[in-house]
Amino acid sequence: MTQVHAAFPTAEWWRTAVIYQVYPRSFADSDGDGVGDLPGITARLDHLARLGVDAVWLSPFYRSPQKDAGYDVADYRDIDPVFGTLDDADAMVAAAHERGLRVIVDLVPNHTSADHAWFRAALAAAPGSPERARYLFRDGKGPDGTEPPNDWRSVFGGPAWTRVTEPDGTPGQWYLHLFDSSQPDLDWTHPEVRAEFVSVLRFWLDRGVDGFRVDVAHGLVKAEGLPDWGREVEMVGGTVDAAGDPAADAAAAGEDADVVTGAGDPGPMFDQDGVHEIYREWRKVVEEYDGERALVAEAWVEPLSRLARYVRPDEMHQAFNFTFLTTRWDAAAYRRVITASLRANDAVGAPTTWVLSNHDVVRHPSRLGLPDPGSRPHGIAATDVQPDEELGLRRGRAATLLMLGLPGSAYVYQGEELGLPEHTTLPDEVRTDPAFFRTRGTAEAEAGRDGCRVPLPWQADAPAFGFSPTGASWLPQPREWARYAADAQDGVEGSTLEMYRAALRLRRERRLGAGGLEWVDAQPDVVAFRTVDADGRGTAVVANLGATPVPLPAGARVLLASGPLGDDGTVPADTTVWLDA
Ligand code: ISL
Repeated sequence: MTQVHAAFPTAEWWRTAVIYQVYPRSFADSDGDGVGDLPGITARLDHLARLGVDAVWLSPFYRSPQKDAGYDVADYRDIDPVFGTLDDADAMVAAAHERGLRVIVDLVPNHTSADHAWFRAALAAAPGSPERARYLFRDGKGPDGTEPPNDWRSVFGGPAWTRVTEPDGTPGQWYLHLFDSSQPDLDWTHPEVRAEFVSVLRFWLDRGVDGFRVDVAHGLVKAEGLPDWGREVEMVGGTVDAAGDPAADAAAAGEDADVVTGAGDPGPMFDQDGVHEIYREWRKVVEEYDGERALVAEAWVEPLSRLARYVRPDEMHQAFNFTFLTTRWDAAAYRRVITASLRANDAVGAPTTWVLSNHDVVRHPSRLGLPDPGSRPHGIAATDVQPDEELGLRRGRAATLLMLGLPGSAYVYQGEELGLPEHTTLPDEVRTDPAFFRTRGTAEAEAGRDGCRVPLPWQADAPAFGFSPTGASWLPQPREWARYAADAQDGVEGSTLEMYRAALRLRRERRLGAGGLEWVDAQPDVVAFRTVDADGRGTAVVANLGATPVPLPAGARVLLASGPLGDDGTVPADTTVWLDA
C-alpha cells in the first residue's frame, strides 16, 4: 500500500464539502413561465437537505439579457426578473441556512454583458475616452482598420473581436470578447474595474452568501500588448494545434508525473501571472467576514501543479479539478490523476476538488456511454453517434461512487443524483447556446451545451415532470425522463437517487472528505484505495473499470455498491463498491 495523502482531524467546511450546483433556469419554476426561478429553488431546498449535501452553488441569477444564460451580466447587484427579486434571493439564502446549507453565488468578472451600463457608455463615447478604458477597445489593423487587432479566437468560435460603429456612424474600433460578442472583456489593469468587483463581493457578502464561484478565473489578465498567438483556443481538452497531441502528452507523463488531459500552453489570454494578485486582494476581503466564506476558481488550467497556484494559502480556497472531469474511463488514468491532484494540492495546503458534470459539459453518464468512454464532445446532436444509455448510467454510477469516496470536496451537478443523461436529440430550433450559433456551418460545428441544461424531472406524472405548474419548459424534456423523475426513485432500493443519498450519508459518517488515501494493490483495470479517518476507521473503495468481474477481498463487508454484485462475491465490470476496511 502506498499512502499519497494524510488524514486531517478537523477542518473548515470547504475542505470536505459536497457542493450541489443549481442551474437556476432549469431547477424548478414557481410561476409557470417555463424558466426556473429563485422561489422555485427555495421550495425545493428540502430535496437538497435530504440528499445530504453541504452547500449549494447557483449559476448566475443577475440581471442579464440571457445571451449566454446569465453569464452575461448587465447588473451585478440585481436579480433578473425572470428569476425573481432581491427579496427572493434573501429568502432563498435564509431558507438554505435554516437547513444547514451554505450558499455560493457565481461571480462573472472576466466580462460584462454588452447591456451593462459601462459598455453602453463605452459605445456612446469616443475612442480613447475613459469610458472605453474599462474594456479592451483597440484600433483595427490594415489601412482602414478593417482587420481585427490580433488573431485571437473566441472560445465559442469565430473571432474574439467585434468592430463597433462609432456614434457618428463611421466604422470604428474593435473590442475584445473571449466569449460571445455580447460579452465584452473588461480591462483588469483598470483600477475602477478592480474596485467595482471588490464592491460587488461586499454587496453579496453583506447579504450573507458563503462564497463565490469565480467564472473564467484564469482569464482576467491578458498578456501585455495583446500579442498574436497563432493558435486556436479550446479550454477543455486542450489547445487545438497540429503540432501538439494532448493524448501523447498525457501518455508521456507517466505514473508519477503531473497529469494533463489537454495541452499546457494557455496562450496570451489565459493563466497570466497577474491574475493571482487579484485573488490575493479578494481573499483579504472575504476574510474580513465571519463564517469561513470561500472562493472557488473556475480555471481551465493544466497541469494540476499550475492549477494549484490558484489555491495557495493567500488566494482562493478551491479550484475545480477539470483534469479529473476529462479523464478517460481507464483505471491507470484515474490512479494517475488522483495521485497528481492530491500531491499538487497538498503541496499548497489546499483541498482537492472532484467534479464529473456541470452546465458546460455533456453529462457524465452520457460521456461514459460513448464509444470512446469519457471523451468530451461539445454537445451531442441527433445526427451524432448516440451514447449507450444503460452502459453509461452503469458507468456513471460507478464513477460517482469512485468520486464521492475521495478525500477533499466534491461537486454534484443538478440532476446527476437522478442519473440523468444528456438530452442528445434536441432540435436545432430550440438551442440557445452561443457556441452553437457561432460555430454553425463551420468545420468546428458544435451542438453546444443545451443538452445538459434541460429542466429537471421531479414528478413522473405531472406536466413538465413537475418542473413548472403549467407544463411549460424552456427546453423540451425527453418523454423517457419519467423514469428518472425524483418521485419515481424516492424510496426505491437501488435507484440512483437512493445511491447518492446513501453515499453522502456514509461519506459524512465515515468522514471520507477528511480521510487519508492509500492505494491498495489491485488488478490493472481496478482502482482500489483505502481511506482512514482520524479515529482509525477505514473505508475501502474498489472500482472495476475493466470488462471482467474481480473478487472482493476475503471477509469484506460491503457498505454500498453502484450496481448489483456477482452471486460469487465479485465486483462486476463497471461497478464500484465501498467496503468497511
Ligand atoms: O464550456 C466550455 C466548453 O464546453 C468552456 O470552454 C467554457 O466556456 C469555459 O469553461 C468558461 O465557462 C464559464 O464561462 C463562460 C460561460 O459560458 C460558461 O457557462 C461558464 O461556466 C462565459 O462566461
